[in-house]
Amino acid sequence: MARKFFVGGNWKCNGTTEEVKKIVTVLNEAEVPSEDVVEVVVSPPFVFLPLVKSLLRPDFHAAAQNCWVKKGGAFTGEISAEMLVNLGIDWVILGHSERRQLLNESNEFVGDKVAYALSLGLKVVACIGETLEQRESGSTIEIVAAQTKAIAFKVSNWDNVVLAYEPVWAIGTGKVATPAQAQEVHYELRKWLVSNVDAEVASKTRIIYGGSVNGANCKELAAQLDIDGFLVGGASLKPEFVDIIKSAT
Ligand code: G2H
Repeated sequence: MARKFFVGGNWKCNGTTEEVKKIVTVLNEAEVPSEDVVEVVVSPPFVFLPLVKSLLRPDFHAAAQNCWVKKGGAFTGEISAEMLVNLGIDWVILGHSERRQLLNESNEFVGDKVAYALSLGLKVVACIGETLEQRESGSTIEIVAAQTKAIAFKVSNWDNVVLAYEPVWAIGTGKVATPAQAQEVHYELRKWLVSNVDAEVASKTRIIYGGSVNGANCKELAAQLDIDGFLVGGASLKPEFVDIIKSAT
């Protein structure tokens, strides 16, 4: 079953109004494969979401980088899924390792967030990945399976879920996973979905790779059988993001 290539740009905590406008201009002027071939979703910081949504070409979409775990209310500093829906934002990134590590988001908390966002009709990029220590101790698959299980436990419909495998040791380090390393984990994740969810979900769900993806390494990664796209951080702030989008073909 053909899975549409997905390229996400995670701008993280970067940018000024002027810089954001410049990035959007580059994207709007880019000649890239059609929406039928590649789904492009960019994720600016919350404060720039309305601006980006208003300026961005209609075939690209905007995502939030996080949202609160349940209905909004007295949660100072949080942004609710309801607010994203109200703004017309389609996508949200959840469980990014920077939040898991720096803000202690547990597997269960991420699972709850994914379920709540989906229940409001948002589409979710759910992030998983092992640390260097976990990889070196040989527990990569066990770790990513546990992270996926916490999501699978709460989610019954996977149509609006993209799973992003992002090895923590490759994030923002310039140390990208080799195509073989990434493919191995993606293959095991798909196998896990076959055994623990079902074969249809496993064949339809996009599993994308993140961690130091750039214009130079994207082609070889994209050629791997189980890599269905990318979540790009640093390079999504630069014109080379367009080359990464083009790696869909
Ligand atoms: C991983 C990735 C984007 P970078 O966090 O989610 O960032 O491409 O900078 O490693």
